[in-house]
Amino acid sequence: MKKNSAARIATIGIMSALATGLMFLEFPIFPSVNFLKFDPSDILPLLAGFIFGPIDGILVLLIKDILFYLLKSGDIVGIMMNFAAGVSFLLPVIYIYRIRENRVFEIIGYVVGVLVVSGVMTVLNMVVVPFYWKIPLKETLKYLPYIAGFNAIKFSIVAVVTGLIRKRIERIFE
Ligand code: RBF
Repeated sequence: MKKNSAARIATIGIMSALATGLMFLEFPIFPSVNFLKFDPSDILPLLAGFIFGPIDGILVLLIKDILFYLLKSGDIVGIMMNFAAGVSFLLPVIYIYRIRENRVFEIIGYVVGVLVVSGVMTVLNMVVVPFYWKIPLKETLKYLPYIAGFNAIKFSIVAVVTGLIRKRIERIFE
């Protein structure tokens, strides 16, 4: 599809709206860190990244997060953390896939993406959680395995679902 076609812009709009809707399905995975909520909305930015490129993927992520912030959450820290997680997963996946556009590099991308997002978000939470919950760093450290586990589970699910549907979705745009 052409880079600036009306169809591309319309698709980004539709994907952002769908992602916003999917984010409403959010629910916690671990009760001890119930501020971390799973939702499947990151599938859409990832699809946009595969089809149009990383900038468009990030655009879908950004629009989704702004809309969800305005429509439901109202929590700027939570939305920024959601965005940070989405970006640190999306970029490795798309750039690794672009080295060789085949199934093997797609899967390597997913694996690296899950590792990167789990590492980045664990470090970021170590900085943010003490301020957000007003707890000492020492107490925050207890939660780190759950935070790493949450991100690993969330983005593994996103990767598996995207891996299963990507080809079928991309065919629509050929
Ligand atoms: N979302 C993630 O996908 N990974 C995270 O590591 C993560 N850390 C968060 C830390 C804090 C303190 C908050 C408030 C939210 C965090 N979120 C994270 C976002 C959260 O799961 C949810 O998507 C948003 O709060 C919107 O409801």
